[in-house]
Amino acid sequence: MRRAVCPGSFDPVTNGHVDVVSRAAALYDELVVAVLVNPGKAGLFTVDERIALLRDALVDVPNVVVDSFQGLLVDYCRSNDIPVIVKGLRAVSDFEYELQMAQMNRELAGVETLFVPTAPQVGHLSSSLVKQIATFGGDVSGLVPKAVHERLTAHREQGT
Ligand code: COD
Repeated sequence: MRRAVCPGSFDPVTNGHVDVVSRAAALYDELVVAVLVNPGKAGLFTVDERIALLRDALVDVPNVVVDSFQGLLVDYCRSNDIPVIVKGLRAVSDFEYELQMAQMNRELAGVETLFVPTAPQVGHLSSSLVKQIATFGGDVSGLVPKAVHERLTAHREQGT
């Protein structure tokens, strides 16, 4: 079975993530979307919320499994027998950072990285920009899945 992992913070999932995951899922028998937990960085959403929002956003992609992990990505790949990491690329700045990680992950564990170029309609999206816009009451309804929009609105109304 051909498997790959698409890792990220997903705090929260955006339409850009959904695009990359859906396109990558078409290339593999199973695509694991892994929420990587950074213990030193509190996100807006808990890991459980991020997982629930991802599952909701990707409900129509049948061969996607959502999971979470704390530690090195290559250790997750090794223990789950996953030989390929999938990353989305938006700009040259993404490429410089991602190239370094791809080379390091290959050196550490022989895991290859596949880059999926962003679709032009979502190339400007990032979770951090979406959160910033939503915090100040901007309209992000066209940038994120419906459930994420609802949760961002709830956060703003609660002042969190
Ligand atoms: N269009 C296309 N792709 C997109 C878009 C978009 N609009 N938005 C995001 N993406 C891509 C990103 O480029 C990335 O590939 C993926 O979607 C997830 O994005 P984020 O922002 O949710 O997640 P990141 O970039 O913060 O995730 C970084 C990791 C958690 C994957 C990384 O830090 C990691 O591997 N950490 C584990 C520890 C580790 O192994 N460290 C050593 C690395 S060598």
